Amino acid sequence: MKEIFKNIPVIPYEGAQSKNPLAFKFYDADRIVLGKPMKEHLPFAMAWWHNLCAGGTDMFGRDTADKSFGAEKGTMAHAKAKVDAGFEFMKKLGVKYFCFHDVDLVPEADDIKETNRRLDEISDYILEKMKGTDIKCLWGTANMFGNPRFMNGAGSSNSADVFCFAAAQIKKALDLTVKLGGRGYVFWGGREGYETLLNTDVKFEQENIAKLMHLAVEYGRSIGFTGDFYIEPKPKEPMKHQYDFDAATAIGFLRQYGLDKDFKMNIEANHATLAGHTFQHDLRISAINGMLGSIDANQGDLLLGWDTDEFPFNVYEATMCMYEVLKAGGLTGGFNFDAKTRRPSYTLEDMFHAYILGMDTFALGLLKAAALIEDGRVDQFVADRYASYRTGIGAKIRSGETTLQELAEYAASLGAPALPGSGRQEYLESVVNQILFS
Ligand code: XLS
Ligand code: CA
Ligand code: CA
Repeated sequence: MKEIFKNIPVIPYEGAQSKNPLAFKFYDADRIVLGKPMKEHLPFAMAWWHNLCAGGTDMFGRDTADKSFGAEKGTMAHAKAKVDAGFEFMKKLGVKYFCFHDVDLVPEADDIKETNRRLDEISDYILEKMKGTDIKCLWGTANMFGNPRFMNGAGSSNSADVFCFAAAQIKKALDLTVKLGGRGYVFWGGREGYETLLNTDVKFEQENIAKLMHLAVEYGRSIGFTGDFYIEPKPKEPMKHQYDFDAATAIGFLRQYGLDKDFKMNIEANHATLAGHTFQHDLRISAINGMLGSIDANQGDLLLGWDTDEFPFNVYEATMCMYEVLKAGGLTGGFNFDAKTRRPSYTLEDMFHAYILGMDTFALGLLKAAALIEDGRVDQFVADRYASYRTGIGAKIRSGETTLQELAEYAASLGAPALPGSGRQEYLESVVNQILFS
């Protein structure tokens, strides 16, 4: 097999003092953290679309990066070259998972029968590549937002024919996910939303999305898919308003339509911030509802109002993310780098720098989150903060053994309650800084 990333070695771990740009400074796969090797805490995945397909095109200019990998674009030879490149890339980095959309894998044909034939061919090729490696599929999905037919959504489209095309793509993407042994299947409702309420029946559209999801679950289970389905919330972009606005909204939707047993959340950092939350907020909301499934590990630019899908370098954010993940007992999915190099970072080597950055950032986040938990001051503070509910009237409130009448009498007996205790935010923030920088 021809080497594609020439002059790039297998990336070693060299430690925090290393100045080698092609080495990990913090990601040490076998290092034990809280009883488990880093690689098990951090099942990293390569996003097929950004890494192997995206060339840096934006609204104002064409590709800067050459992702042809020596083959003519738009051909099956190119599709295979991307597989070769992807596997060489993952092996060199020690990335054990990948994620894909159907149309990342092959050029989409005009006729879905031909697209599906190409998908069969490429998935055979991928399976062959997987043999003898420990590389696996984290999740698959169908791109139901790129083709013009999905301009009004997929499940939420006004056209029943389009709904059927979405169903056909999901069916095939589920077949592929099962064939490749995927852990999960993602629904990112790219265009499941609206531009204006003047032309939109919101209730009808949401019911149809739920129907499509039920059909997907039914089919998936019938072909032996035992993994989780994931919703990936996002508030806007490309649609002005998307139905899966944030974790809380998506969880409510799943419960309303009886989908909550089969679905969990795939939380993308950059989407959480677009919804006006922190990344940690959407992770927490998912976790407390038993729905923290998987993570799209990237970051946005808070100065911009759209999805920039940058490689994560913010260690504070990664620490708070890993704190949530550790507290939740881990993920059923993994950490997919739904991230792309910046347009001016166009070389093949930049792809490696990007993953080294992302993996090191999360490794640091893991180490610091573990230290925060072992330190215990933050957790202890939170536990103590609610101490008034452990005895007396507070305990009765928690166990449901009281009435509004009794509480009113209790309040009257107090006259005025004592202030509820300082929130100590500044102290807690300084504890976090102390952990981060010592
Ligand atoms: C786009 C989404 C997309 C999903 C998969 O903003 O993040 O990449 O992860 O369709
Ligand atoms: Ca994104
Ligand atoms: Ca994503």
